[in-house]
Amino acid sequence: MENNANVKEIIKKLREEINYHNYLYYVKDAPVISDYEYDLLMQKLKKLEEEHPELITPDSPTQRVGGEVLPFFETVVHTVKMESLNDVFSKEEVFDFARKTENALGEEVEYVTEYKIDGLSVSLEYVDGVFTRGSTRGDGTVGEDVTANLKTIKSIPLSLKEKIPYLEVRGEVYMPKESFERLNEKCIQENKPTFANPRNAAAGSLRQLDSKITAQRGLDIFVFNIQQIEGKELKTHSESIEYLTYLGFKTIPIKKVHKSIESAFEEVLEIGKIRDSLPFEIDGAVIKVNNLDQRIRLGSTSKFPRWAVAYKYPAEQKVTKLLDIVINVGRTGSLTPNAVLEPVRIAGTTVSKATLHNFDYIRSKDIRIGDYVIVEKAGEIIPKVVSVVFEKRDGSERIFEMPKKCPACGADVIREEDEAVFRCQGSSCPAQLARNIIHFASRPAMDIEGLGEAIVNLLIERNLIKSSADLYYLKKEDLLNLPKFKEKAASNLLNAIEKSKENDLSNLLFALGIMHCGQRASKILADFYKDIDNIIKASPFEMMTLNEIGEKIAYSVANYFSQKQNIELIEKLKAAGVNTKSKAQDVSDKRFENMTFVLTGALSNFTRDEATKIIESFGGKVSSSVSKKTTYLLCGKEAGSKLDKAKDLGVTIIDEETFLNMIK
Ligand code: 0OX
Repeated sequence: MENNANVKEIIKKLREEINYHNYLYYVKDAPVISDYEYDLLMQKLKKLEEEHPELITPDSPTQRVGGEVLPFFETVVHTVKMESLNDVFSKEEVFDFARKTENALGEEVEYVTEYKIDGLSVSLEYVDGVFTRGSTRGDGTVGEDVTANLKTIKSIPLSLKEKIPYLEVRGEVYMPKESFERLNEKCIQENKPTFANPRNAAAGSLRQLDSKITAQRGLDIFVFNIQQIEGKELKTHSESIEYLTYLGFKTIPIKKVHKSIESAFEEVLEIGKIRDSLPFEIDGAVIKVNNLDQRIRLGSTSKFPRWAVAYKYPAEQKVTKLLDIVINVGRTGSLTPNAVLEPVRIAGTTVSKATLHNFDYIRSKDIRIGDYVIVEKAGEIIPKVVSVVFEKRDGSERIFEMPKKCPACGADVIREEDEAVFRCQGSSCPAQLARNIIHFASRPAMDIEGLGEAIVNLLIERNLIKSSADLYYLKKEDLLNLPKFKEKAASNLLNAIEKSKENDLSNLLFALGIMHCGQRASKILADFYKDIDNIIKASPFEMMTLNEIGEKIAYSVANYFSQKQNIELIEKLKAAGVNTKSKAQDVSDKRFENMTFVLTGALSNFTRDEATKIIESFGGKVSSSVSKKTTYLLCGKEAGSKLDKAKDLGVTIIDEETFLNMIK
């Protein structure tokens, strides 16, 4: 058995060896030993550290795997602000930047050009050459301590080549395209939502409280700036990048130092040409002043440093044929038109689908099926159809119309006034089913405890439910066949479903998920109409006479109940024994108590029956003839003898407008 001093020495040597191979593999991309040999070294170190835990240090390569799960991230105040870059979009703006810079300094300026990596900025701090803390940029002044997560990124050195007293560097953590694709494939396999782009994926991965998850995500970093340094003098940016490379960092590549902005911009254009072939996403190129003293003299505005700009490449465009326009029905029932294109290569990928936003967009751009269209794709952004090449029209093109029936379920499609979207009105539309049922079961609706998203999705997948009414027909065997569903969980859920049958009509009405009909409107309608059958029969105008029920709600409710599919749903709910009546005590407004109305002439807003119902609902009576006891004569157009009689008897005569005010 070796003595402790000896072990310490062996551990030190092993760490140096592992760090060196780590560096060759992750920073230089040029390993000299096999993965197997590397694993053997790591195993040896792990074993020694297990036997001598007192010798474990935070910068040991074994400390990169992630450990305990954090309850939250501590905040970090950045003593040197992590500024963001000013974006420019044209050659003119780049040259303008250079002119201003050179005028301000009154001397020649050298520039460097860098990739603008599309990830998230972090700060790494080193004390005496050892990595002590790493944090996100946050708002530039305050970020989050993500040290444990950053340690899992193998290209971040845990100890530096030189033990300089203090160093803070800044870099961009990113997810290489390959890791991004692998991660999204895994998400698809596991039925989880995918990430929209590598930047989101990188941000999501770095903000994990469990660093073991971060460790699996294949993150990487490019270091591009010294924020603070003690113990070293540097004159230029290119020199500092060289020094950081020497210390062991994976630094942003700098090709050359440019003597003029023309030359720097040429490199920007070159980068633009090869950007798709890079193994990581860039969202532009950065031009920076090279001399550090000049940077200090230039300083910053309140928002950005004056010594750098980020050039954003224009989105790539191609012409292709619009083969068809297909409709996608979203989870909220919205119908969106999508373009089916003749496949075309844009920005490194083959594009065969593109967004057309909405119907108004198609009309305003006069986009027709069969047109040649300009399609645009900017980096990770979803491709879009920008415009039509009108010269290529030959008359065979077809004007697109939105379908009147939902392509997923056949229910009516409605477009509301002032709304861009077309919406399917079907309560059992398969495209909306999961969302509708989750809402149906939610606490303010039918309050079915235990019926969460995962179970709803399973029930739909297994064809056990096609509408919310089907919940009431579920059998215990159905549930016991679901994965991980035991006897107790099954009876609890069935009990919760059974209990929900007793809910008030207001809960049921809200649970139906009728557009614009929220909890409050559901309660008002339920309290007034008492029975769902009365609501089904009610006209929108009648509903609008109720306080707080406006045009939008009234038409939406009436529309909902005009769909066959929705009436069938109600019938099925009733048949299952679900309560469809209001339990509210009659505390309604009795403003017409002890009053008698007589109606005459033609009313323009109501039928006589509707007006009668309203008067009665406020506690009043309606009589067919005028007498001394008549309180009001409600007088419509072309009134007859009743009007004369009322005048004779001194009965108060009101017109329809006055009546409308009285019932509001
Ligand atoms: C990048 C990137 C970001 C340094 C101080 C202000 C701008 N995303 O690749 N930022 C900077 O520079 C910072 N350089 C970059 N290359």
